[in-house]
Order: sequence, then C-alpha cells, then structure tokens
Amino acid sequence: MSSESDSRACKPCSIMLENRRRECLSSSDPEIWQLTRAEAERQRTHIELIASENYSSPNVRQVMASELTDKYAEGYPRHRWYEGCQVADSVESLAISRAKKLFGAEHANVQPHAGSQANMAVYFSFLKPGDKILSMDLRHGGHLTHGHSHNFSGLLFQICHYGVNRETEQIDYDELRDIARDFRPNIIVAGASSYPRTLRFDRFRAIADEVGARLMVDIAHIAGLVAAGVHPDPVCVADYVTSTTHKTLRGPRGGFILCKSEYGSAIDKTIFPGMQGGPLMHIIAAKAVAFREAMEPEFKIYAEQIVRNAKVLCESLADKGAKIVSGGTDNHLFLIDCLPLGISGGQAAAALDRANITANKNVIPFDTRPPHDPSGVRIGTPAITTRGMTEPEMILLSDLIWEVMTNSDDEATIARVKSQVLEMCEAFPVPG
Ligand code: DSN
Repeated sequence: MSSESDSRACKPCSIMLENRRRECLSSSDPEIWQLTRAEAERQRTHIELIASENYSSPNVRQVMASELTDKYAEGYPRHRWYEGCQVADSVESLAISRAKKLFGAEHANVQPHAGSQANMAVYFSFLKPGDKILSMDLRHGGHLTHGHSHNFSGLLFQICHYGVNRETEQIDYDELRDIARDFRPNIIVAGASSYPRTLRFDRFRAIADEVGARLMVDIAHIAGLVAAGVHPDPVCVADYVTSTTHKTLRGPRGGFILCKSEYGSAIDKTIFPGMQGGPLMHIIAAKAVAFREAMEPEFKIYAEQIVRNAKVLCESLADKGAKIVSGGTDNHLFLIDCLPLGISGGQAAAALDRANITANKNVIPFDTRPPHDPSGVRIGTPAITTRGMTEPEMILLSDLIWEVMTNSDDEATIARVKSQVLEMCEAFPVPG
C-alpha cells in the first residue's frame, strides 16, 4: 500500500496495517519482537509508580514510528545543511510554535535529545569552565546535571548546593539567599527530580536578581503540571526553562528549552552546531503532538488528578504510619523513608516489584545510607492517573503498598497483593 493511502487509512485499515507491520517484525526479527511484546505485557500487568514515567498516547507513538526518522535536517527551519527538508521545516516550526503557545514562552528550541542536553546547552551557552552554578543537592532532590561530581556539570563548573531544612525537609529560601550571597553564582538552578513540594520561583528570581545571577528552572518532572496550570509557572520569571517531554507532559522521550528572546540565538547555536548533529525529526514531530495534546481541556483535568492522586495516596500511607519526607506532597510524587520499617529503600522497591508494583529506591535528605542502597522509595502518580485511576484506587493502592512494605520478606503476602494488583491492572488497562 502506498504511503498516500496509508495516510488516508480509516481506523480498521490502520489497525490492519499496524498488524501487518507487527507480523513482519515478528517473522524477520523474532527476538526483538518478543522483547517488545514482553515490555508491553510488563506494562499491562504492573502498576507503574516511577514518578518520571508515563504512557505516551497512540498518536505520539505513531509519529515516533513514522518516516520522519529517516530524515537528516541539521540546522533549523529554512536554514538547513541538507536538501529535502521542506517537511522537516514544517514539523519543527509547528513544534516550536506549539511549545511557545503552551508555555507562553518567547523562544523555544525543541531539538535537545534529552533533558541532560537541554541543561548542558543552557550552561554552555554562556558559562565558561570554572564559572559558578548554585543548584539543589542531588541528595536532597536535585539532578545529576545540576552539578554532581561525576557529571559533566560538576566536572566543568564550580558547584555549590543548597538543600532542604533538616526539620521541615523543604527548601529554606532564606538559607538559599545566604548561600547565594556568599557564593555569587553565575546561574542559579531551580528544579528537582525528587522534591515533593511547590517550588517558589518568585523567591528564586528575587535571589538571582540580588546576586546578579541568571535563573534556570528545570521543569522536567513538573512540565505537565506547569502546562496545565496546577504548579506555579516559571516561564514568566526564569531566563531559561529546560524540560523533558516524557514525564508528566506524557510525550515522547526528549528535551526542550524555553527562554527569553535575547538568549534564543545563543541557545540555538549551542544545541546545533555546538552539541548535537541531526535533530531527531520523528521525535520532534511527536513532541509537537504532545504539546497539542497538553493544550486540550482533558489534559488539565488529567494534571489535576495526578496531584489529587498523589495527595490521597500519600496521606493514606501516612495515616497507616508511613514516614513521608517533608510530611506530604504538593505535586506528582512523594518519598517514603523506609528505615522505620527496618528495611532499606532497595529492599522496599524489590519487594514491591515482586508484587508487580514498580517504584524506585531513592535517596532522602540527610540519608544515612549509601546512595546505591538509600533509605527511601519514590512514589509518583503520572502513569496510574493516565490509566484512569482516581481516589478510591489510591486508597486501595495504599493498602497494597503498606502490606508489602510491612511484610517485605513474606512471599505469601506478596503473592496475595500481586493478585490484587493484577485485578486492578485488568480494570484500568494501559490506554492505546
Ligand atoms: N531519571 C529521571 C528520574 O527518574 O527522575 C531523572 O532524569
């Protein structure tokens, strides 16, 4: 069938085409075919609580598997190094305009292959080796690219970290201000991978202004919440906003950068030719689809439900006796300190996994255990909310999580929980 008739295919025809492609892969490369089916089955039969994961929509996946993957388009729309980029230009222009509209940004670069490249591009666009970055400590919720000593960011730049207050386990903005006044950073980085509380971008901005630093906000985790207006908006106050597209935003794996117009040209040059070669046009098209999906009214309802689910799940676990870092959550995730239960975060996550509940071990603030086997588990609700689960399921899920965590070496309990998890998975199938 020609590509023209492909694009006109009605739903039953699309399904037939999809089945034909699958049949083809299953006979030509059965090993990879079976692995893709195994992953689909794992997703179908597990409750996904990894805070950074989600299920992309069928449209996002369709575009990722499209012919756009074959096209080299080094450069930017209308300024390419290859011929034949007319379609690529339209795709990227659409992705840029949708990103700007969704987030109210002056400039967008949709080419970063991942969040790490987005962060790297901001640093490289104006910092010199040895310049100063003030960012959140990874052990308190930050990210590797915010200056970890084994990451390029920590190797190339002088890093100073802020963290959370020992009592409240929340960012102490007065302390952050004192650190900034002493350290005099070139840039302050806000944003985190495991911080369950609302980020006060107004405070970050005021501190950055006071010490003459630029402000970058990494919204990789909360992008969907920001887009839906259920977390304060950093775009109006930050010099740069970086993000991934696949967490709460529910798009393809990838990154993007939003910034003020005055920084746009430096950011674009840093991404290409500074850091990357050909952009991944199929992924950029899928980002465009995700940006559009996030503009729909249903997405706001989805994002609100993510936050409600996290709150109910967290509070219900706390009521049973779980020690919650910072005492609660304002966003899509929370951390449980497992030490009071006499187990490490690794043991808790492994036991949950045996019950088909997927979460990750996570360092907690002032952790006394080593990073490879820390004290906490991180729980997130973006994926289960995509499956349609709401408050009643959060109550049930809290029972199941607590049963496993308090009986982590009792395989009969774990088996019983697993059968309830399978029932929940049947009742709330993965969409698509
Ligand atoms: N790996 C992501 C997370 O799980 O938060 C951060 O890059």
